[in-house]
Amino acid sequence: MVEQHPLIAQLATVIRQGWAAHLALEPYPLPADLGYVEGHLEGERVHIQNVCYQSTHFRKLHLELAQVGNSLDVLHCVMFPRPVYDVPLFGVDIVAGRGQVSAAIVDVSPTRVDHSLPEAYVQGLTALRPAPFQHPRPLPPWGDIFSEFCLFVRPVDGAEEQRFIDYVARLLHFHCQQVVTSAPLSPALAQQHQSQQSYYCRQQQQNDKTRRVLERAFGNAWAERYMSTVLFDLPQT
Ligand code: 18B
Repeated sequence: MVEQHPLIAQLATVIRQGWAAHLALEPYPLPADLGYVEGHLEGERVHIQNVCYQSTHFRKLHLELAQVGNSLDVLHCVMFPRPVYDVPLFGVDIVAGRGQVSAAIVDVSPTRVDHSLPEAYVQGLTALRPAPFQHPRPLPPWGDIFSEFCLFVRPVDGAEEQRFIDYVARLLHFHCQQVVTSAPLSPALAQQHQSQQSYYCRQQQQNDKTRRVLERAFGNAWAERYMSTVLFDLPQT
């Protein structure tokens, strides 16, 4: 395996350490053939490596590292809470092409039907909000799932890259602290949170940039199965 972009390797470590520090991790069963996969994209080897857990508060804690030869390096992470908790979906994606990070996005996305975040998050995120980045990027049309605090940038230099990682680390820490003190909702409310999580997954499945990379390496049917069973499977009723 070629070396990962250093920022991606660094963030993967931050996430794994954050999870281990805050949560009692249990294994999460992925479809047996999809934990580690290899394909080919225009003669370049594609590797995908998945790390997946669950815990008392999280249905699924997913960290994925994908590499397309020397040209594309991706970190993908989503923490899906069990719908019985009133907490948002933590998600982060870093895409690096030929050494340069083109997309760095992180959000805690609402799971409430009215698209609000719990008050503690509004306060916490306002306090944590990083200094502005020089090159913010516009959200795609399916990005209505993200919160007003969503950070989506192309970092312009090493200092901005580091600022992004530091922010994700602090956000992850804050999020884990919030979640573990959260009390279960009534079944009726849990049902609402579950349908919001399903909406999040259906919107993410519309990310054609992700889909195209997977389709070119593994074919259309495989990409569809992967996006709907590994990346963004819907929470079970
Ligand atoms: N994603 N991303 O996760 N995606 O999975 N990603 C891209 O510079 C992969 C998430 C998000 O502008 C790009 O434009 C692959 C999560 C957004 O239209 C590529 C995998 C979030 C965009 C990939 C993967 C998320 C985006 C184009 C599986 C947010 C911009 C890079 C490992 C929480 C979309 C570029 C747009 C872009 C690829 C967001 C190549 C293969 C969890 C908003």
